[in-house]
Amino acid sequence: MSPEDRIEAAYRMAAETYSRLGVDTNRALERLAGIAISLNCWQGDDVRGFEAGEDALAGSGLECTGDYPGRARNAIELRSDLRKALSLVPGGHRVNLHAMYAETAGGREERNRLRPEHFSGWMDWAAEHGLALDFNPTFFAHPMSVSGFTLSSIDPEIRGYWIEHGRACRKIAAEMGRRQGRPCVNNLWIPDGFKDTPVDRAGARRRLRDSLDRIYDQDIDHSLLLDSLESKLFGIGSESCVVGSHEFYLGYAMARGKMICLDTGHFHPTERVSDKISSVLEFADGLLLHLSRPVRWDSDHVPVLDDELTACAREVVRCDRSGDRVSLAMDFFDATINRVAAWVIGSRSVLRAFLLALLEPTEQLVKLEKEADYTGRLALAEELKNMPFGAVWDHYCLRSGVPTGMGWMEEVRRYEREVLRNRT
Ligand code: RNT
Ligand code: ZN
Repeated sequence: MSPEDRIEAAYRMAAETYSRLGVDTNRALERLAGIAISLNCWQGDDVRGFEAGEDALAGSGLECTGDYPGRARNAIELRSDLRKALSLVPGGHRVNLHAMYAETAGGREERNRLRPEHFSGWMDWAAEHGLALDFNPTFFAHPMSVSGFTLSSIDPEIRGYWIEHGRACRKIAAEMGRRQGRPCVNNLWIPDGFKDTPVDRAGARRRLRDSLDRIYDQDIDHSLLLDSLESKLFGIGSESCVVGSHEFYLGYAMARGKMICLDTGHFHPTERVSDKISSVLEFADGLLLHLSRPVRWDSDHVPVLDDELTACAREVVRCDRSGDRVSLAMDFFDATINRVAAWVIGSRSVLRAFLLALLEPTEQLVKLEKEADYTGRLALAEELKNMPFGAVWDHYCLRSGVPTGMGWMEEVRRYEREVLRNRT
């Protein structure tokens, strides 16, 4: 039997096993094919961007450790690496850019003066490959953010500069949305916060609110642009108080009709983002997830198929029946492993989590729950862990024209030998 025949034979048996539970594997795969993940471009170059300056993350509270060879040093290399990763992941996906990845033809453009043309190289590339782009203003790694404060700064000049940056980025994101014919998600995260206990928390939050109102004062159609705001619990240098906290942005988003971004690393380690999805969707039109793996803290490791990732995927599938209210992005930066492999492992893990979710006999589980048969619910949930989902995944990869099993890793190793190792 050829490897392909073996995969197809295993799939037929798996489909039969699932159908006995009332689950249609073909239908699950059709829905899986509609799930797009936005690949974090910043994994490809350790969050450095193209503005030059070795100390890229200074003052951001973000840490990228490791010195694996082959970091992308410019847009051509970064796009080539992204293409390689995308070719090893089944389905059609997106690319998530930060403003610091502007192409300014060797010169430096101030961030408050960035325009859509600084991203035309990215937009042309995306159009050529049928990809959609998402965007993020960059409020860190800049002389105007070294104080650790941007939109909530006491200094009106600093605040003004970053307000202009926020406004400029909305225009860029809207142009991306126009060109790609589907909305660009523009996510705002700022590093602002206090190392030690502040007194005037309210003042900082009032300034942030006013700055945001100025950034968003122009209505832009939702078919072009979706604005989201990302909170966090603490950062390096903002241990005592983060101005843009979860409550702050949830309140702001509800009051102003914006989306929030839930980053799976941005909450207390015992808190679960999977539990928040149904609450937020009860009131918000949309939600952005930053899928990350927080190892003991906000460590930004590559997502793997663990319980929380699976729980997030299940909640999205259960709560977002139309499949268009939750946007998915990944957020990690790990320079100790091959950066292309990091994207592939992260994306394939997220997709496998969604496949597990789509193969769930949800109606049966809900019925047991409604009947208060918690014993039956627990028993079935455990039994599901024995189902042959790997056979369905292999079939999906085969049918999508991407390598099955560890086959993708051979491709990455070849790319490393032929391309990445030459970047010295
Ligand atoms: C930082 C946030 C933010 C960044 C990226 C680079 O804590 O998670 O999303 O990681 O924008
Ligand atoms: Zn994030």
